[in-house]
Amino acid sequence: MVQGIDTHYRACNLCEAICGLEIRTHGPEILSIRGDKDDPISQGYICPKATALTDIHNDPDRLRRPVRKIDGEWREIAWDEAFEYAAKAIVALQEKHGPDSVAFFAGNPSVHNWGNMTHGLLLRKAVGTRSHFSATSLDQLPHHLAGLKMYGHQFFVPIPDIDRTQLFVIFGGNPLASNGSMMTMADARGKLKALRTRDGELVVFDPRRTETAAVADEHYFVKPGSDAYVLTAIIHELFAEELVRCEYLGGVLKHVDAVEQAVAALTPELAEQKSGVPAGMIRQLARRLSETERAVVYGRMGVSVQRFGALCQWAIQVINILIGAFDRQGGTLLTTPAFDSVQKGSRGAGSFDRFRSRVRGLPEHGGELPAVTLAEEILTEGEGQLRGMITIAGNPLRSSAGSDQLKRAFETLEFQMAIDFYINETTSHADLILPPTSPLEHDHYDIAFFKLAVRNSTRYNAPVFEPEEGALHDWQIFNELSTKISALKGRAFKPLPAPEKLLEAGIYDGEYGPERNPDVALTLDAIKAAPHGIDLGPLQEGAVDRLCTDDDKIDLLPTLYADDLARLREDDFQASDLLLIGRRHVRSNNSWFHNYHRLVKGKPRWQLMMHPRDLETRNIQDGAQVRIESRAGSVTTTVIATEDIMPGVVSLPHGWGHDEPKARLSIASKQGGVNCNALTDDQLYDIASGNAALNGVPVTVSAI
Ligand SMILES: Nc1nc2c(c(=O)[nH]1)N[C@H]1C(S)=C(S)[C@@H](COP(=O)(O)OP(=O)(O)OC[C@H]3O[C@@H](n4cnc5c(=O)[nH]c(N)nc54)[C@H](O)[C@@H]3O)O[C@H]1N2
Ligand SMILES: Nc1nc2c(c(=O)[nH]1)N[C@H]1C(S)=C(S)[C@@H](COP(=O)(O)OP(=O)(O)OC[C@H]3O[C@@H](n4cnc5c(=O)[nH]c(N)nc54)[C@H](O)[C@@H]3O)O[C@H]1N2
Ligand code: SF4
Ligand SMILES: [Mo]
Repeated sequence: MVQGIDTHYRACNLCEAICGLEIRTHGPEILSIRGDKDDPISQGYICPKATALTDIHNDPDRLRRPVRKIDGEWREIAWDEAFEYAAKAIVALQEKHGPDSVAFFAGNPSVHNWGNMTHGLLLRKAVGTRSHFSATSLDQLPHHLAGLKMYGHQFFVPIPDIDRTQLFVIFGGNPLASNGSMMTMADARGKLKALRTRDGELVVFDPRRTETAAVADEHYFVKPGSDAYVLTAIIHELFAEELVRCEYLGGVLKHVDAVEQAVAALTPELAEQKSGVPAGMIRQLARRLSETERAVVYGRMGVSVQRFGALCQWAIQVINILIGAFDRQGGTLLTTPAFDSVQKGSRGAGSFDRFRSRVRGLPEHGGELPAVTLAEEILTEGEGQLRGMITIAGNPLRSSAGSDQLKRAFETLEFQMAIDFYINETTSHADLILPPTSPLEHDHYDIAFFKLAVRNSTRYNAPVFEPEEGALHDWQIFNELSTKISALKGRAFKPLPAPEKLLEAGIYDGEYGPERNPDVALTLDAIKAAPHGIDLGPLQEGAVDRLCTDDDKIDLLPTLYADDLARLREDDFQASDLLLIGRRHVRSNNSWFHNYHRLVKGKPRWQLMMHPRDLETRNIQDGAQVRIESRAGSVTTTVIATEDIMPGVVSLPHGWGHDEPKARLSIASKQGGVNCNALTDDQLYDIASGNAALNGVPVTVSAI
């Protein structure tokens, strides 16, 4: 043991894999970040992004004090002054234009920083607006909708039992780049390798031969946006060939026959015509899914964030039920987290379509409106027009559909503020930015991801460093700002205690707590005494007993989906030219990982991927500068030829284009990529759910 060197165990909170880290420090210095071999779920695995925690912590661009824009320049101000200014501006706006004129946008890291989850609602309540937006409607909304409509709770999300399955079918997910999503599993490569070592099979449907497709037994190109035909054709075939194996669910299922009728016209032949996947192959896959003892279908971004996102996630649930995978080992299982587990009566069950957006009439979900309506809600005059914006851990001007229009909208706002530690493409338009502590300065618990993990476990981490003097955590910012706003409104307000206190109570009352499980009698103290975390074992069967529907049944065909199947049958969407899809890379993370030298160095990873044949017909050279145009906007970038992409499809990653003059991202701003969401379109979305369709965007590409 070297004098003065401390070893900390701490989860990486940068992505859904939540790997355990061993961090060695000497005073304020980080000496090393390695995988924690004793972590129950990641067992030593980490990806290259983990070391970026050092870079985030040390980044001179990261804000440590509130900044206010005065005469167009950023000035540091004191916290008191910042809260006073923010509260006055918010309340004044609401007095002038009504309570809903101020909107929130909560971005992705909100779910990776637990103080945002425990205290976020507080600020929403203090502000008292109905205008909420988040990255959910650019992402996993269809998963929540299926959970709510079929099982009665938006977090009733059955997880693929990846460690025990023998046939794993992935639609539109690339865990080798993303490290898994809506399926917390560190070391995707290792897990998929283990599947194949035990003679299991991996089948991937993706318009690109991705890193994951490259290690699969079979990969099928599927035309972007057409998966719903393939998935419903599988359902069709399961009925037609009497491959349905859900007798074990007995009387729990409702509307099984209705599903059979609803997919009667959705044949494998139609699916082939729409998607390019051979009908014979769809038939054969349906049979294999039914006949393989442990088989499971999983779908992610590629099928959630497209024109039929809701229908795709519904169909995946239906297939898993019909083939006998639901609530079975090697199929899909519900997690039993130590904190906030889903069961009947548990909070946050969710809602859908209780009210609609003012301009386009899009449905609310869980109290939020779809992100694709944000720009028009700001730009369209009339009662209820949005005049103020509070963004929290998000960068919608890079992550939301049709971001050029959204930028024009943001420029008309009377007041904009952010809770964020970077001046990025969105926050650079703000009047005020309140920066929370760095990830290593706060304690950590994965409220969201233990719920989505492929194995049950629990782990609490103390902060690695004391916060810098005067620094506040996100939850403290929520408390302080809510206090100030409530005072101005003359309302009583009681700040919430630290997240740790809420966790302590939740663990005690939870699934493994002394009351409900005297054998385990888990407490927060016991969790704290196990710095690597505690393994709570493989996922268990029993989801059927935890259904949250009023009648304790599973509705196999809620009206929403029955109606949407009609839309699918009648759909005649034609791409005039090329279809744009996204892409992720293991060294990048949404829009905020391009300011760390060690992650962006090496060859560029942001080019437009295009098939050589598509280049040839347009007389474009590999490596040339091209102009990409869509209805919503255009960008200019470099093209790279690859046979790994389906002809007719082009791919561009999101989160790049760090070219806002008022932003402060010294390394990111020197990188070459462009903003792919200038091309995506707020008018292209999944009508059933309101979720964005960021994949399958019609574009043209030309040489310049
Ligand atoms: N075209 C296209 N667009 C996409 C996608 C796609 O696949 N294709 N993916 C979509 C998806 S799935 C998502 S989730 C979104 C992500 O997009 P957003 O939700 O906008 O999230 P990020 O781009 O990650 O921006 C994160 C911001 O949070 C800040 N931040 C980080 N940690 C903290 C913290 O602890 N507290 C606070 N207060 N701030 C913090 C960072 O500084 C950064 O400014 O993008 C969506 N956009
Ligand atoms: N390294 C890294 N990891 C991340 C992130 C990151 O930005 N970088 N972001 C995190 C976030 S916020 C999320 S939500 C997850 C996402 O996790 P994943 O969904 O696993 O990630 P993607 O790489 O977006 O995978 C989507 C795949 O769908 C394919 N696709 C596009 N359109 C279609 C289609 O119409 N049909 C089909 N079948 N496939 C299609 C794309 O080619 C792509 O391979 O990743 C998380 N992890
Ligand atoms: S996969 Fe990488 S970024 Fe994600 S949690 Fe693990 S180490 Fe962190
Ligand atoms: Mo996401």
